[in-house]
Amino acid sequence: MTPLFGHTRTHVALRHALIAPDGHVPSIFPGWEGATAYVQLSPAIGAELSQMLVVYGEGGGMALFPAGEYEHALYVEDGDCRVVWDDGDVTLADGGFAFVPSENVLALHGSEGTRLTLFRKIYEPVENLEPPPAVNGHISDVPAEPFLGNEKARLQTLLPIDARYDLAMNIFTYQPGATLPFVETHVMEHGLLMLTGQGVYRLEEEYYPVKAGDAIWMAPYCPQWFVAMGDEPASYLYYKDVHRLP
Ligand code: UGY
Ligand code: MN
Repeated sequence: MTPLFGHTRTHVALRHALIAPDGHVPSIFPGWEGATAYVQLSPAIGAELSQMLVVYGEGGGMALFPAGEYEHALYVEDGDCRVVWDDGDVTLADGGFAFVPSENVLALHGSEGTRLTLFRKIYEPVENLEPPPAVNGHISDVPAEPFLGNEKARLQTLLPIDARYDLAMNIFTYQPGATLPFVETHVMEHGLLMLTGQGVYRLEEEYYPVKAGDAIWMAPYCPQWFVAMGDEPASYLYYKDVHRLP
């Protein structure tokens, strides 16, 4: 639906942001062909992570990330993507996800119409701890565990719970009416993409109506809460920094 003339649901605050798709402006980066990025979050907004939607045009294309200190985690929303890095290669269908460690050239080959979300951050090494290996999978193989005993709010933890990984990528699915059980306030940062449904997100002291396609940034210590509303379950994909001492 066209937003009201001169209005948007997008709101950028100092320690949180809601980025609605109506404001998206494309970027194309060096070496990219037939793929467009919509960078929703980056250090320019105050975040430690970057989050981008990558969309593939007619005939498909390739998104390229040079080797360096950045690690990447991605989730394929629609279409398919062949993920190629220095010593690995995997093809993901929709619902597929992958983590590729830093120091790898990463090429994401998508067919026409593919949409994926990519999280990118600087890897934080720890003395005497091996860097995390690449991993991939499909959400249909990841159990959806009741969150703190609530069957109507289920959490899928996509990446291994292993201290070598300094990020988590999870999917939270709520039945209509289900909520985060309390207003969370924590040291970890989140980047988030609404995948399905709708609801209301509390970010600091504000309450925002949100729906599929919206991206959200929560800085560390941003008080946060969610209630799913409407006729269908609401789900979101989110990033969280984990396993490192403050
Ligand atoms: O993992 C989390 O911190 C999660 N419960 N946060 C959130 O959904 N906003
Ligand atoms: Mn949280």
